[in-house]
Amino acid sequence: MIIVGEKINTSLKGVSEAIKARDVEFVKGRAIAQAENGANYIDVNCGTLINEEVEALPWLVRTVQEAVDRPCCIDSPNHLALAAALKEHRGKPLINSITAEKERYENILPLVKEYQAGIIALVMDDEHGMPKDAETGITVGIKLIESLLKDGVPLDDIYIDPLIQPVSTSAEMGLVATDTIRGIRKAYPEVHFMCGLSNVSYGLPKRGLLNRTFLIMCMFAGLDGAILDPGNLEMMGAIRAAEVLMNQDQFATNYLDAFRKGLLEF
Ligand code: THG
Repeated sequence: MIIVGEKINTSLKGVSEAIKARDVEFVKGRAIAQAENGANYIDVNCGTLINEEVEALPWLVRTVQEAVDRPCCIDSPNHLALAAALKEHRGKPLINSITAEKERYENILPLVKEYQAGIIALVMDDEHGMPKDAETGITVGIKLIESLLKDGVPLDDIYIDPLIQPVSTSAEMGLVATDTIRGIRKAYPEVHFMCGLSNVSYGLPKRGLLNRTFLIMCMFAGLDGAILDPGNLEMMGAIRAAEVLMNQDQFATNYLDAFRKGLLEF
């Protein structure tokens, strides 16, 4: 599994204040903790600082990469903020995100090409918005993959996000996500998937239990990446266990390594 650490996000408590104050130690501390807990990418999102995003996002990238040798997942719908942040980035970045909406697609595609970045593609277009059923999600997802391929983005750089929606508002949303992943995976077995998880449990108690159970369902459907809190050891333990059980961890090397580091909780 490709783990993207979600803890540098101004929608989280205390983060907005720290970033406004350009608190280097706060940001570095979060980056280091997430890398130590197994993050492959560090997500950086300061979307709530609307007037400041174009300055704050590149500062975040620079500060994170001074602390850890991990690439960033640069999380913004704003192509100007993305462009400024990409200028600061070393290594191969992951851009979060593009959609099939005409304007967003046209604004963000040139950045993907210029930086040969990985790209998270949300299954959303001008006609459908957020898909209510798997058939729509699969159609929009395949349309996005075909556009990106035609525009010269390698399949291995594409990460489809099935857009997780709460099961509390619409009971079938868990299965819509897994069916969407399965359907797109069938057409493009080599494409990657990436999603956040916490939306699924919105409005219900013990959200961690729902998020973790849902992640394993999605992995069985073909999910190979997730945006989550790598400090959530129950979640990370479940992932390491599922990797063993799905033959994605030969000789349980990573499972045993996590065990030795005291990172396996349940
Ligand atoms: N898809 C894509 N990008 C995304 C999302 C997505 N970016 C933003 C968001 N969704 C993912 N990021 C977060 C960040 C923080 C939280 C949820 C999603 C959050 N964390 C809690 C905390 O840290 O307190 C709980 C974490 C836990 O204990 O597991 O609320 O869907 N492409």
